[in-house]
Amino acid sequence: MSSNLDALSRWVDSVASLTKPRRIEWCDGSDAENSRLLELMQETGDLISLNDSTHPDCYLHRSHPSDVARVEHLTFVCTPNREDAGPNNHWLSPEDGHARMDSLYDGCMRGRTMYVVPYCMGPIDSPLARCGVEITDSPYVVANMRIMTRMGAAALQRIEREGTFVKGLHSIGELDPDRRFIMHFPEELSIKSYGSGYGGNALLGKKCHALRIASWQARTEGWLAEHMLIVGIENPKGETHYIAAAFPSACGKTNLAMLIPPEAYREAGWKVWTVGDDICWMRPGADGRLYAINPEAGYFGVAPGTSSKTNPNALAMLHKDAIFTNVAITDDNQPWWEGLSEGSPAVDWQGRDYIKGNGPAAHPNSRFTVSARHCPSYTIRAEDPQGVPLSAIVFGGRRESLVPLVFEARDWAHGVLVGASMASETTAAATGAVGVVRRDPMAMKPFAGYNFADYFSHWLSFGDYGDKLPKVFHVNWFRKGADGKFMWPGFGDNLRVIEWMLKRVEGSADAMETPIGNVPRASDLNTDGLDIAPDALRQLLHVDQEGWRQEMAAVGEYLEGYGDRTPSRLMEEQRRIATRLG
Ligand code: GTP
Ligand code: SPV
Ligand code: MN
Repeated sequence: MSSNLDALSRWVDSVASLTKPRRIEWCDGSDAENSRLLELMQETGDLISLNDSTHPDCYLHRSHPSDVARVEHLTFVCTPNREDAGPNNHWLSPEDGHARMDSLYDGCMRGRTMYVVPYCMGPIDSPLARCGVEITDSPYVVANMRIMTRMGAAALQRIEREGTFVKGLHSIGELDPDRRFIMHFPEELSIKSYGSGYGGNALLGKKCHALRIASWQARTEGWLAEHMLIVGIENPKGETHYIAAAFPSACGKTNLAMLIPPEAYREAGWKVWTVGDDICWMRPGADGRLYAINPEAGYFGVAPGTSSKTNPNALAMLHKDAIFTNVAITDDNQPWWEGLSEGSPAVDWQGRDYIKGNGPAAHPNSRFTVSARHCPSYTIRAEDPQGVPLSAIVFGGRRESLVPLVFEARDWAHGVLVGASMASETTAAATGAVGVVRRDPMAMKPFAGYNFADYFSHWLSFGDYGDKLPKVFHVNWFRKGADGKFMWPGFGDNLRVIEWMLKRVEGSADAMETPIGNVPRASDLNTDGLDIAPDALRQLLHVDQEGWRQEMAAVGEYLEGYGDRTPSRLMEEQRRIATRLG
């Protein structure tokens, strides 16, 4: 091996002597390797083959019932100085973090195969891309990493060339919730995860590397690693604007990323191009604009609610080469989940005969893993090594009251405050209570690898790029009426809101100035063919002065909670708006 791979092989040796696997397998990402692993997992029961005529090469994986979501209370950022991790993270010193993890790893892979998985986050030839190596004892993780990242020989070659990579060590351990931790050592560019085989806990390229570790690196190197989708919107003139949008987990990123325009828009020539659905790395280009890449190569999407009405593009890509996790199955072995219009469940996500009253058939956080290239709206710009230039950044949350359908920030600093003030109802994507409103700045509460106060300062520092920066907006697709139903039809109709945003970018749409930002009047939105009562639309665009006075006071208290590190520029912005609200 070349000297650049020495560090890698020394690390692999040291992990093997700690975890004591039966064998070590270096993964090259080849079809043959993948077929062998799929075969193996069918023998062990890790994967169940689905209906071969309706869903060729599709598999179901059932997690341990206690291991079905991210575990924020067991996720730590380990920095020498506690303040660097910030009050937004659970913290341990690196010494204590390593000691706790290494005692769990001691002999944990006895009798198992240890897989060494080199991967690249981002197009393999992109200067914005970064490599990592995940060591894992889970073949399910290997199969998912192969879909979600550029995994295998090409990534190893890049590591050999560059010499640097993020080290991720993962073992499913005993899948015991009392022996489960996900720890990050940003200064060492390393991750240690134990006791979970699920999603963001185990596929270390995703939230652990591409957000927690990358956000730390991004801060020191002058870029941003964000929990955002990236989508291209092509107007009838053939011009494409790219938008990045940060919504918390299970709040609509995948759906917006592959939106299908309403019929009249389609006929007029609008098109939507999917670049990414969960993570966005962006940096200023030579022209001062922000350029974004999707570090991922696949989607790990929420199944429930995905239907031919809500997200036909997603449904279309789930009929071959997909892995389903914790969905139900029909009596003819097709995957099924709540909200899917066709079929009915025979066996639930835990493998039990489906009985009404036994809870949902599919787990609310059940997911699909599929290659991005399978999406009908996939664009080759997702492979552009330079990334796509952003015209707008959108923040949004799940708020049943108060927050209007859309508003525009006045400038970058105000936009940073809008992102920092985000709040959203919690979802099944993390263990814990669902439906509780919590602050989730930039949708990064579970994912910022350092102190939020420093993160806000880092965001503000981009303000120097001035009018080249994307315009910043906030949306809320989730307002509910007195009947408890969503007031806005959402999904494809969200393009109506995006059209207004892009006209604001081009300077061709009107808005009403309010203390919280610029809000469209009903007449500023294209409502042709939209099924909504005029009064509902008025309510969706209304700014409730008294409600916002309270909200802004709460935002002020929240930001002050970060103490001296909170940037004064952000507090000035908060006071300016609070004053205007009276
Ligand atoms: P993560 O993968 O967890 O980061 O989630 P995400 O942000 O990609 O969320 P996703 O698009 O998968 O949507 C989550 C849930 O919200 C699904 O059940 C969707 O059907 C639902 N949803 C998405 N967009 C809308 C919308 O515009 N309106 C309504 N009412 N529901 C939506
Ligand atoms: C999220 O929870 O935001 C996800 C799923 O995208 S996971 O990969 O589990 O983090
Ligand atoms: Mn996510």
